[in-house]
Amino acid sequence: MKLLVINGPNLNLLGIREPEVYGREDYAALVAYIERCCAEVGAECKVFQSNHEGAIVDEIQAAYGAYDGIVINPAAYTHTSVAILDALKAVALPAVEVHLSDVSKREDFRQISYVGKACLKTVVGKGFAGYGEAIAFLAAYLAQN
Ligand code: CA2
Repeated sequence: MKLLVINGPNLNLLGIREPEVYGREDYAALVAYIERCCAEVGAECKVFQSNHEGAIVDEIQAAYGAYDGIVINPAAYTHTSVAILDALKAVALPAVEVHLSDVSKREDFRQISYVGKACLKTVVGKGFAGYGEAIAFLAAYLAQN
């Protein structure tokens, strides 16, 4: 089983500001956590981060035929990107959306998720553990489908 984990803009800066929203740990710690979670379910994984919408679209397209599932935290593109939504729909891989913070309790502009419309499940407000939940969900889903 091969999983692609995608992180969107500014997540590479984790740990430097807004620890009350995003936690104190940095991006390297998040990548290490994701790799541990994938190893626990016997999955190979690639963790990809980009600040560029088109690069994320390219990575999703390249996943077609190469990965079994996608975990995605599109960050700010969650709330704006029809292009990422369309890419996920085009490749039709099982996908789970993750947010570190509980976006449902934040600003109005964070209440819409375009990307979530192409995802089987959305996990919010659980910090790093949300990625673990998404990876475990996809592993169980892929074992049955
Ligand atoms: O809660 C999440 O995981 C978000 O996807 C994080 C995004 C935000 O735009 C989404 O609405 C919710 C922001 C990611 C990066 O934010 C940083 C802000 C300050 C310092 C470091 C990272």
